[in-house]
Amino acid sequence: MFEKLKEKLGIAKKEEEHSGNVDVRGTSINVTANSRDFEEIAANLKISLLEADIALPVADRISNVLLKKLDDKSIRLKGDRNSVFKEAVRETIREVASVPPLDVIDNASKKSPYVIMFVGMNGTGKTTSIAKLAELFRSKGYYVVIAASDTFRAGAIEQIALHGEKIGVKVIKHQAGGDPAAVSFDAVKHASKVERSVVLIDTAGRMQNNKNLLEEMKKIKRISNPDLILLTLDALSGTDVLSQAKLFDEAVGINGYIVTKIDADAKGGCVISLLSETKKPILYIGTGQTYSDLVQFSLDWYLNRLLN
Ligand SMILES: Nc1nc2c(ncn2[C@@H]2O[C@H](COP(=O)(O)OP(=O)(O)O)[C@@H](O)[C@H]2O)c(=O)[nH]1
Ligand SMILES: [Mg+2]
Repeated sequence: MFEKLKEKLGIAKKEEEHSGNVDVRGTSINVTANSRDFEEIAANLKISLLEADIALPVADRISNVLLKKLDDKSIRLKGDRNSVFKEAVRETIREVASVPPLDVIDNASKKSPYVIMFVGMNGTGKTTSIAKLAELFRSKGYYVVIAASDTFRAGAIEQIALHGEKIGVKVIKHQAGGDPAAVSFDAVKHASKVERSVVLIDTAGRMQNNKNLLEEMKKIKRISNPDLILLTLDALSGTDVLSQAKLFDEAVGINGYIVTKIDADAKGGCVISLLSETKKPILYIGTGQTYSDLVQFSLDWYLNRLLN
């Protein structure tokens, strides 16, 4: 994971490359000469970021912040170029991509039923992520109810019902073609009878330009009154995640994201773009197709993957 981005950032290089002309120790260094070097580093970084699927304004922001940081740092450069650069990149990304975290497990312990609605384009991993979270909540002692509100395809109802059986959680379903909002209503009603319960609402994949389907999603929201609306985004869609985030946020209001398929050769850059551009939290990262392939997101986790 992230090997491509690492490689692009030039931080996976061999030791001997670290002692180039920026290998300055102590305080007596030529700042001007280094500044030029830093400009080149920042420009290369920007290209690398773009190649790693980071959106242009974000790549600009990062390379500018990095350049300033390297300049500020130039008088106290110690050690090898690689670690100074790595630390500067780490600080830069922290500055540009920090968003207050949202702990869904903790939030769910404060309200019952705790209702989470999942939205996202077809194939981005809504149903799979719901199954993973259902397993996580179940393992923490919650009573989990899944609403099979993707009634658009019969296969979708079967898919989620099968997950429910495997995990051992309740799935509320109606017939294919039924009213998705009614399914969510029934699920919330069912969960209301049980203490410490969580409702996970699956929805149909929305075509970006399909107004009716967006209206339907608004209706599910109105009827089920979710505590949280999460958007699943496929890391493989690169910078397109930003337009998806915008579309869904305008339609129903998004509280945070689950970024899936980071394992599937994704470049990982969309994570930084999302955080930096939307300032909404990423709650989880999907790292595979089994129930345990879900990592609670933190910027430190990401940076460790990226820079170590
Ligand atoms: N490799 C990988 N595949 C995933 C991940 N999340 C979902 N998938 C796969 O992506 C495909 C679409 O997922 P699905 O949950 O049905 O998407 P939905 O249409 O949004 O409900 C399925 O084949 C999943 O197994 C992930 O984190 N990693
Ligand atoms: Mg689905």
